[in-house]
Amino acid sequence: MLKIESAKVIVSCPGRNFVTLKIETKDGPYGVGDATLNGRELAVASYLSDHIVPCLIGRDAHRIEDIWQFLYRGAYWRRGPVTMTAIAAVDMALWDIKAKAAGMPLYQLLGGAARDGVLAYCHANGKTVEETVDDALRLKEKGYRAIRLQSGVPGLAATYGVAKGKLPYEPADADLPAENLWSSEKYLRSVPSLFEAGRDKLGADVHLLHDVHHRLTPIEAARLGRDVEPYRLFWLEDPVVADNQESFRLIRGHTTTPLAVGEVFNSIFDCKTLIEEQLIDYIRATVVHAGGITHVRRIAALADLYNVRTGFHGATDLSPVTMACALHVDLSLPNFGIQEHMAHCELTESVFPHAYKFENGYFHPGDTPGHGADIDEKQAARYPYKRAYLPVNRLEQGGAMTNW
Ligand code: EZ4
Ligand code: CO
Repeated sequence: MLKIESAKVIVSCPGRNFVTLKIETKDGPYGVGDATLNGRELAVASYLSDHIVPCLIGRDAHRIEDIWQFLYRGAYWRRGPVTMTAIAAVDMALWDIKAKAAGMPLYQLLGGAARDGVLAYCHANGKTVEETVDDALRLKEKGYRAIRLQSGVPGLAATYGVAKGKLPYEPADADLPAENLWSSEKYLRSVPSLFEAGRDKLGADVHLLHDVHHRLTPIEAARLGRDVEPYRLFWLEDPVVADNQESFRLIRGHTTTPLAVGEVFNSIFDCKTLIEEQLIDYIRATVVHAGGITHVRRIAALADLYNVRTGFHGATDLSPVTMACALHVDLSLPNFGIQEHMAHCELTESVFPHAYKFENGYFHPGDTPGHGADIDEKQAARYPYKRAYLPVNRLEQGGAMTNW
């Protein structure tokens, strides 16, 4: 018995907002979990401190599965991003405690390493095709073997996923949501030339990826998938919103470009049809938004039955605690595909010290007992929460909201 003595929720903004859960045990180690839900941070903080923490005190931290089921089934109200992010934070902290208590890095408790390192992709972006390809060449020099290419769209003032200045893009960039204009026609015209130039300059051996950010309709996505076939993408991500999992049947019927989806999923039920009908190649649901290590492993096990590999979300709004947990899971999974990596700023890195390291295109979670990531609470306290939102898109013609 490793009794949970206290649990606290830490909300801070070291470079961007993060919500972190720290669980302390009586005479045992503490554990840390990430609870960040970009743009809706305080809802998860309240769910944890008002509704979960009181239920945790006195429980045995070793009973990870039982606590997961207690929080999931016991709430009566299942699923949803707020609930599943809160449960994920508890789950990460408990796995951290168990691995520390065992004196082992987390991946050893998950079955041990199934590979030597974790293949990761990074983001290259620029206002023009030329700028994006130059950025990608720079990242290739740094050792990345897989690179996502996102470029500004001629005729559109702003494009999500493309930085405004010299710094990397920040997903939540305004105190109230910025409203951008979108044109699928302009976008669809611009992407093939980006990949033509990218393949030409970067060579055949670099994996190239692209994120549509849910902005197309199924038939538009089918056309894009076809148009980029000659450039052999590793994947086309989030071509459409997957509220209707069946919409992927249409895309799948038209293109051999591999498909990835799921960074907004929070449950195995969000991807059941997509996986069972083999409508996708990579599932992106990750530790922090899909119920923690416990639930994500279940999704990965289902995916493995249908030749679907993992490609966990790894943007900057997922804290280094999530990155650490994701890397332990990645290292241990039989059907791991690739891990997204978007570098955190120096301030974030210093508030969240971590054991994971990057070398020659691959990450390793490190061999520190636990998941290897922590929070410097004193430093975190110096950076109070600042409201920040993702932008929204409206169609250029007519001003209706796009799917995202
Ligand atoms: O839009 O993490 O693949 N990465 C992405 C990210 C997401 C943000 C949302 O909070 O699509 O940029
Ligand atoms: Co994405």
